[in-house]
Amino acid sequence: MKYNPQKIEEYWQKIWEAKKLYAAKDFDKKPKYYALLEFPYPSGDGLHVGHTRPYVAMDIISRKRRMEGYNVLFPMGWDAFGLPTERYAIQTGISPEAATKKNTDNFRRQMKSLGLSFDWSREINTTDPKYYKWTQWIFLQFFKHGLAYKAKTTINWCPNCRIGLANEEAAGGRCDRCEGPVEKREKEQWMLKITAYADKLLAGLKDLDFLPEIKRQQENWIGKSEGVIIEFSLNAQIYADQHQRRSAQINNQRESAFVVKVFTTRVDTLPGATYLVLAPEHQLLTELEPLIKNKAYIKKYIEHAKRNSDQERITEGKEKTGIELKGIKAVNPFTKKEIPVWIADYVVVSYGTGAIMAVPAHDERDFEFAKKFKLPIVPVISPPKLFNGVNSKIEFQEPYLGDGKMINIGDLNGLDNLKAAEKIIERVSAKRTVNYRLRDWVFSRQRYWGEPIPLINCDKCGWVAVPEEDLPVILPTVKNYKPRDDGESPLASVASWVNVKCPKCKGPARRETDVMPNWAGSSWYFLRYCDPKNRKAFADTKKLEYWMGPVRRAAPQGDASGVSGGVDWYNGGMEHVTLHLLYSRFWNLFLHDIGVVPVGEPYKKRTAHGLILAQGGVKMSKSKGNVVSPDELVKEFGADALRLYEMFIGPFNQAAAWDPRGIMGTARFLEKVWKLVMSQTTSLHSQVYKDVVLEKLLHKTIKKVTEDIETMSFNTAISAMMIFVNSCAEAKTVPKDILAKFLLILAPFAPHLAEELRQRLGEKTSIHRSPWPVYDARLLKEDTFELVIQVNGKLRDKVLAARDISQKEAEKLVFERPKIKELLGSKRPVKVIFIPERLINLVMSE
Ligand code: ANZ
Ligand code: ZN
Repeated sequence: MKYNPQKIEEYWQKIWEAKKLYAAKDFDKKPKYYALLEFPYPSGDGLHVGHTRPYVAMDIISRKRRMEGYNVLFPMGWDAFGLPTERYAIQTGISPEAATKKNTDNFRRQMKSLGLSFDWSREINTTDPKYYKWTQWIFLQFFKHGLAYKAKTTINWCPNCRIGLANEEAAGGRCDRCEGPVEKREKEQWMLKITAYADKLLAGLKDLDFLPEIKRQQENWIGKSEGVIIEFSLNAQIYADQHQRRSAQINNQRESAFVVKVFTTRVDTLPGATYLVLAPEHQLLTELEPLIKNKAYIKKYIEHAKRNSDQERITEGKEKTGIELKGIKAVNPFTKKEIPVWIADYVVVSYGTGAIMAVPAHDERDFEFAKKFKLPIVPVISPPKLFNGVNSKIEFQEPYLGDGKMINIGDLNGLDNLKAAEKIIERVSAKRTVNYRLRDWVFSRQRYWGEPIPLINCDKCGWVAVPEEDLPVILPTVKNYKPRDDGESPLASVASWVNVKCPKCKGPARRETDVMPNWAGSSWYFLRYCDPKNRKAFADTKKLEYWMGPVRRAAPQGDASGVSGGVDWYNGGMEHVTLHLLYSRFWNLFLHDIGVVPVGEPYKKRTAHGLILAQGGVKMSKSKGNVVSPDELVKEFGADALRLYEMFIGPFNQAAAWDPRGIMGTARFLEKVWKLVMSQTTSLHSQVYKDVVLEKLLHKTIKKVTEDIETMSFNTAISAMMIFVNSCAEAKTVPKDILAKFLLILAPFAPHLAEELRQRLGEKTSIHRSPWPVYDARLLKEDTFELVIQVNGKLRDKVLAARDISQKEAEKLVFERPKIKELLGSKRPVKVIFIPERLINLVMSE
């Protein structure tokens, strides 16, 4: 009988679905296991083999967990709000709902064809009003707790997409959708106060089982730094006196009133601060303007700086630019020396105080700047090795960034810099402070295809929440999906929708016409899977406790993290570790704080997959025409062969280039498995015959596959299974129980084939509900070892020997070795030292 994967696969997929084999059961007695994948944006192009790689990986893990006796929640859904669908609607007039329906149908069909074991009864869609009702409800909780506020901010504005972008969507000054240049624009926006959670988001990371790289990226994004604020007073008198254009009155005022605050993490270097730098957008500049001598140049420079994004400006290695504020000096509060004041675009206005003290001797960027503009470089910390207590005149070829002894600063000379820092803080009355890179989250979009923000603006009452019983605020149907030319959402044109009564005073009021960003729905979707159909709450408390709460039994794979709640394993892309991962942690921490979810941290473990590249190692993209769809491959080779190749292509956490011939190899392997089992089912004596060699290899393979799945080393697990199958193929007969056990470990990888063959071996129960095999550690012990042969303690030879070899047998073996015969000639050792399982040493006379 021939292996016909398509027939087998269709057959089993139907049976599994009918039997609800993969349904997660609320409140089941078994320990729960929550395995999560980032739910996709259902694009019109369908899935390609890059998307499906992590799906297969988490499917393997989920299947193994079920076999290990867990009640597994492995859900799927659609993150369906977003720009591509809206653009499609603008171009074609087809409503976003209709396009979404078509796309999700296609995605679901593709996923089902791969035999992924999702619990489809829990499918969710962020654009479903029954879902976004709760996204709006959560937003209102933020609003009621003062964490959603409206503020005029300079936003990144993409003139091409006509959309305001969050900082993270405008990295490098380019729109991450159309790649066009981004401008700055003032706009009233709803903001979510994620900065209030900066410390919690940092502290929470500590105990989580996230890849180190993921933790590092989250930490950098939050960017906590502890430092001090130092005040420098400005002195503009000299210029004013010289030109006598200013009245004495102004001089007196200004002299004491102007103070520049700087934020520094290196207060110990203050004595070496030889100039100040203000960001070109620094507020003080307008006030200082009358005192600046080179106004025209300064204005030009400010214009120039505005054109570059913050990211571009602070990129290391970028050529430094800047200009001195002529006529203004500052006083270093430690040395009391007068120092120049500059503006330069390597200082950004949005960080710290928007001004720095420059210490070229100990900071790379300041050093580069000082060299270029010939500003003084005064070292004040010496590397401990160079410090001789007397000579403090050290020449610096490059800035010294390390710790050391203070120099060039009078009475503190010779002190460790960290100790000196304390004294300096006292002397100049610097204030300790903590700074974050993290900014509040711009939560408004002037678009159509998003969740309406459930707020109403009343002239009398201000911003009023839509009453909870009136949720969801349903997105109205519109004729035109395009943002208006004034930059407002197309919703602003739907008068019948916009004009409402104020929920408080019943007077005339207007709805907010901004919608939420496409990060909203994905910030809490993992909670909805716990209870996807609930109409009374975003999820039932008891169900949340069951799926997200502490596990009742410790996981056998040893959960040493000490974190007991949350999604047990979350896999996603590296591109989402700063935004989605941070946002959703923020939402969950907040919901925990207001008492509606049982754990603070939503994800216990987070891993990441490597990308699949097209043939030749380039990115898969529609425009390049190199996208590989799973559909044709499933048709030609079967889902199991594709699943196996997706896992065999290379280490899971690394990128891998698609090789069209690769799938033929895994298809051949499955064919081999088929033939092997089918031929054995017809030979009767295979049931009694015991093959020790194969049995040992089987247990070695079980061990390897068991462990490799846990570390996502799927490719090496598959290699081990291939070696095993080759050995079986060489043997004339293979005992049935050996084959049956092997099928168990193959099952998560090739679920259809394993199920079919198991039934053919006479089993009635589904392989996917059978216990995961345990390997016998005793069988893994090798029975031979490498006996080291020494003569007078020197290594002379090695030989493979039985583990239980006696000294007598070992001597016999050794004296027959040609090398040893030649060495000893007719002589015999005076003594023989034998260490079992290790070595034999022949001690000769002389
Ligand atoms: C003097 C100094 C001396 C500094 C030295 C560093 C080394 P993190 O750790 O990232 O917080 N800085 C402060 N505000 C800035 C701004 N708005 N734009 C650009 N740079 C700014 O970095 C803090 C350091 O970054 C601060 O400490 C300041 O330079 C600079 F040997 O002050 B330092
Ligand atoms: Zn009102």
